[in-house]
Amino acid sequence: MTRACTAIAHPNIALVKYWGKRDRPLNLPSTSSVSVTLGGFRTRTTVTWGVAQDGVRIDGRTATGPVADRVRRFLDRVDPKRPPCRVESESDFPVAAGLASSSSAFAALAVAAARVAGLDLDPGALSALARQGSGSACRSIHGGFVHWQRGAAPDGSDSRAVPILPAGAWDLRIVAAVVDAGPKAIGSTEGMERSRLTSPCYPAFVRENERLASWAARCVETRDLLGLVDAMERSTLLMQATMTTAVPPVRYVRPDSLAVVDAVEGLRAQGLTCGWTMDAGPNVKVLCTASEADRVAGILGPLVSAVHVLTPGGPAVVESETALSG
Ligand code: 2P0
Repeated sequence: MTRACTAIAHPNIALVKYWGKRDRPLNLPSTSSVSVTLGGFRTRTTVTWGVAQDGVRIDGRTATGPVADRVRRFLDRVDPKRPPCRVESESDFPVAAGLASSSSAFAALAVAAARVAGLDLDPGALSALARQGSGSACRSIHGGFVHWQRGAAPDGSDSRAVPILPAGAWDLRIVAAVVDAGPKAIGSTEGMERSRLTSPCYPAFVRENERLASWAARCVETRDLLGLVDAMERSTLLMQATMTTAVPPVRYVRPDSLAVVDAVEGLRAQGLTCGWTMDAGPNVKVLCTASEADRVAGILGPLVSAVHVLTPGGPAVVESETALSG
């Protein structure tokens, strides 16, 4: 029987970072992390189960090489005895630009593939599955504010994300300041591995970041935005310390990124409750209250190529499913 399922997932932004793995094949993280799922951007993925041969299309182009291999390996994890499958995925935001495209891509793929494979997985099990495609994808299974708990089991069964607050429960905004929407020179998987293996700062990052993840989760529960942005900036700076001291260094930050950071710190000095973060790319994301978002975007707009004001978004969902033939 040929079956198809389409799922939608949103990317997430790390507030406290995932940076480095204790197990590479299973994508088990060195530390816990905390994120917010974004509402404005999305990936829509259709998996057709039981076709003549495997095929992967991403944003209208046939994927080959390592990108297609990664998708096929993920489908093999969903069902080692699977039939050939077609995967078609489209994202409505710049991929590979530090806007966490792999998080929405593998979350949508996990939801669609599990459904057509006939697996009845609860969100926790879907999160552990999505993690095996891309670590950050385990957080995009849930909407709103999310805590990826690193877990301790060697098989990774307890390394999954749990929701802290749903999207509508805290009316914050994420202002994404796009310094460069092009692909990055060093992929995040390579950047984090190099940082882990070569930076003398990496053990300090692991120690502090685990504490920051617990603290940030508590700040979300109590809606303490000042505490949350403090944890977010500390985690970002600790992650960047491991990048800049890696051998050879992993450098994503650009002069325009720092101009945005200066502007955000200037706004905070004027009394706004906002804070900045960056990921594996030059773009800066600013967390702020809903009432301050337009002012933040207005100040940052002239400094960068684009500004997006985003709300917290919902969980990954099945959009449609069809039995094509039997
Ligand atoms: C994060 N990043 O917590 C961190 C912060 C980038 C910087 O998760 O190797 O694409 O597929 O597990 O999930 C990017 O890493 O890496 C990431 P893999 P992923 O959002």
